[in-house]
Amino acid sequence: MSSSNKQITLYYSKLSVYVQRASMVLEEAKVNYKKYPIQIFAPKPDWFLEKINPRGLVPAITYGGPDVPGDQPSSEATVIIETPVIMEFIADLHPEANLLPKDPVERAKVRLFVDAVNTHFASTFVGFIVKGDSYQTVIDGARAVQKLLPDHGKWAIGNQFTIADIALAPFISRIELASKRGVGKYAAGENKLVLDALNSPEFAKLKAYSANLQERPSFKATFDGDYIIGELTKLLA
Ligand SMILES: N[C@@H](CCC(=O)N[C@@H](CS)C(=O)NCC(=O)O)C(=O)O
Repeated sequence: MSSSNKQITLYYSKLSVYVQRASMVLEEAKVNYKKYPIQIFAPKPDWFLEKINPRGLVPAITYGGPDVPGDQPSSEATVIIETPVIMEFIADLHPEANLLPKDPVERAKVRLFVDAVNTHFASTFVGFIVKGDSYQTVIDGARAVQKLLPDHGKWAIGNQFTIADIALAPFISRIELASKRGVGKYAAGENKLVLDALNSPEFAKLKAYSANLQERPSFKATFDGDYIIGELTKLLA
């Protein structure tokens, strides 16, 4: 079996913002894979903590080994966790998908963008929507990300769609969605402040970029807005 057609199992939750990164990269690379659901905001089964991810987080993937049921992972498979690693792994397995440039400078730009999203923006989704942090955290994060966008080109590092774009898409789309639908623990009216800011001339570049991300077929195939809003509403009740 060649390295690109070994079994892959994705441990996922449809609600998880990080899982959408893994799902998008698998979709972009046209990978055949199996899925196994793990409930988030709930205790994880012992087998998951012992054999898949001691951190108790999704997504995780197993790669290779025999084709076994998801709750009986094989010790012959390699377990890969953490979305920056998962995204690069799938991009490396499928170079034909062009999700990670070959040029070292361009690769560094992709990694710096992913790092900036993780450092300045990713936590603002749970912070603002789930915990009720100030809307200012979202604006600060948006400012940090927008600063890295190039002057020319549709995507994070220019004309090539890469895993840098995948890194941001699930977060900005959920913040926009939950703010538009009025779902979240934020103080009354702060969703409107976020939307007003993102619609203001200061964020024109980020807004256009976010619209491009949400038009991407791999985004559409992995994003169920009504489901997310329904689950978030139950979770935050
Ligand atoms: N740094 C991790 C973060 C993954 C993460 O935080 N996943 C959340 C879901 S979005 C999770 O599994 N939380 C466990 C839980 O809520 O039970 C990554 O990049 O993969």
